[in-house]
Amino acid sequence: MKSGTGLPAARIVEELMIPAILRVGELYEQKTYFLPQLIASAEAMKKGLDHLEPLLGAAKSRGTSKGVVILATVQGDIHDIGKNIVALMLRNYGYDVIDLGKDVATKTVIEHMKKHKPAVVGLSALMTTTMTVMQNVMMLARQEGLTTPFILGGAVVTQAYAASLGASYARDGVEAVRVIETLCPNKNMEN
Ligand code: B12
Repeated sequence: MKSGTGLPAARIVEELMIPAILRVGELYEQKTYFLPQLIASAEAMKKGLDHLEPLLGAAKSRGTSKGVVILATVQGDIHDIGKNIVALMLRNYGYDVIDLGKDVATKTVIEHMKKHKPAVVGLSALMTTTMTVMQNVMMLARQEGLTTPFILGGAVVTQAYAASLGASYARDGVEAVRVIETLCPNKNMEN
């Protein structure tokens, strides 16, 4: 759906907003930007995404759910811009997303898995220090007898890392939709 600027909302996110926040990250690494600029940029991203959400989420109201997906940024990690984009994309493609938010305690993820019985659980981590928490979540889920497939993502996560834990991986929201489609074989994509 168009945003009123002439560009479809999804293109504004993919082609303008994501490159902009990644550029902020580069400037932060180069010590040209500091934490206040990082925070201001993140707030601008949030406002922009909130504004575009009704346009990106248009498909949700059209049909029935293709399956429940739980999303969470792992414990100790407050980065949620990327995870929120993945949630928007999945909703846009008709999935029922339960977004547990950021810095989510491992046991909270497990509790929600038991309660909602999702088709897939997606975990996000943006830091090398929090990436390992993904393994804790998966181990606890398996100990509790939960066989739900996991999909992992976030800038530090790689296909190889996800595979080493027995999880799927997607590098962005578009790929997440494609991979989750294969993890929910009984649900047909309509878009
Ligand atoms: C914005 C930002 C912040 C914001 C976050 C605001 C928010 N609400 O998210 C603020 C200012 C709060 C912040 C704080 C910090 N940050 Co910061 N931050 C960034 C920055 C610049 C951009 C991240 C981002 O939003 N990228 C854009 C999104 C769209 O990309 P993405 O998250 O990768 O998501 C995409 C994919 O990865 C994928 N994806 C993401 N999640 C998922 C989940 C699933 C299931 C799937 C399938 C796919 C998927 O799809 C997304 C869409 O395309 C990065 C730099 C960078 N290059 O990443 C640093 C960065 C991640 N931060 C960093 C650090 C160190 C911190 C702080 C510790 C700084 C500090 N000294 O306090 C704190 C962290 C505190 C904490 N406990 O978490 C480091 C991490 C270093 C590392 N390798 O461990 C980075 C890399 C910057 C740097 N070079 O030093 N940060």
